[in-house]
Amino acid sequence: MADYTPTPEDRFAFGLWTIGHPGRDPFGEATRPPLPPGDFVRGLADIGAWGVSFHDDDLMTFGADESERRRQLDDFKKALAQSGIVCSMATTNLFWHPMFKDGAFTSNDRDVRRFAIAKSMRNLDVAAELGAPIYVFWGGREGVESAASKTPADALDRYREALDFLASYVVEQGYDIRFAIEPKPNEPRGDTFLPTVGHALAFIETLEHADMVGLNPEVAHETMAGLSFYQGVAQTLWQGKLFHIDLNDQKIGRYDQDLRFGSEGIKDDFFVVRLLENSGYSGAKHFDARPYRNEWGDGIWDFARGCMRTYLILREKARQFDADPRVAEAMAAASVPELAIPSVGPYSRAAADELLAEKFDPEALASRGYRNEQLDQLVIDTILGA
Ligand code: GLT
Ligand code: MN
Ligand code: MN
Repeated sequence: MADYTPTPEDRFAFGLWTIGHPGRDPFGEATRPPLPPGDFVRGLADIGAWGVSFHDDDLMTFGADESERRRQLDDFKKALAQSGIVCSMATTNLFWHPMFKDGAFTSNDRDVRRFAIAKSMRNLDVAAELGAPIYVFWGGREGVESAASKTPADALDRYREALDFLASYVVEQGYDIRFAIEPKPNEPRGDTFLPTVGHALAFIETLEHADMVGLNPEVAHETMAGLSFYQGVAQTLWQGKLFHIDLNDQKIGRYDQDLRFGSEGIKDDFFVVRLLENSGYSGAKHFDARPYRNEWGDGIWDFARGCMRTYLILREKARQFDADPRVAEAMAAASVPELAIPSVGPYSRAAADELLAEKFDPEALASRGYRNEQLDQLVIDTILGA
């Protein structure tokens, strides 16, 4: 049996705002001291993680002058070099400062929009300097409470304008960076623009540099919307758009819980891990989660180790599932392999005539079962280790 010890080859990454989250919530103050970025990456190396991600403001104090920003950045670079942790993703904080209360790229105030784009450009420079290959756009406050307050088409035009501008900046600078949009249905806004994986995938197709923009789907966000994260990730992969992934966990229908990966929706998580492992996805497995607010000291590292451990257990379960001859048999009984066979092939007059001439027996087609109960029980048996 594997010992579930992560290694850098597993490409596990954590954001600076995750393990070190001080536990502040809308009802209470911080319950823990902040974890300085240097200590954070040293801790990551100790537990076998590979990468770190950051918001500009996690690393460099908002509003600090150039020399202070440079000092903070250089300290971080030193810690990265010493620990061997790579910078796997960067993003902009466009939600914390009060100026962003009406949105950033979609604020009704044009100066706020211009500031948000400039803030992103400055942090793209930092991302390039740190070698981050992915830049995430989570539209934190891009949304509304009152539907009357923004014309959705105008907001989407401004969102697209910002991403087109920033993508062109990356191209002009020659940075090796791709963008990943992170959908979320609500919170902190009542309704967020680009609320789900599906909305974001459709939006990307309208962008000037569509090929350099993909998705960063998050377990909690699709689950909040009552959607299957697994199905969303599967379609994202199918469209060649899985550039990054935020793994955590969530109970359906609640506020964004950002729970330890694998702590709630274990069955969907099993299929997500199996999908990632079988698809050849080679990006970061990024945990965007936080320890329970009542953790302290070593407890926050228990949380981080738990995220990776559960992933590795599920990876082992997925391999076991795929190697089980009973599963292959049950899949055959469910006609799973048959779905991979084209139904009619490409259109031709001959194929159309052949199809129209075919005799079908509706009674016979209806008189079968798909044996999904036995197949799904094997999923449960595997997960539970029966
Ligand atoms: C914030 C949010 C996350 C995003 C981060 C990137 S910040 O914590 O809840 O889902 O991934 O901006
Ligand atoms: Mn979240
Ligand atoms: Mn996230």
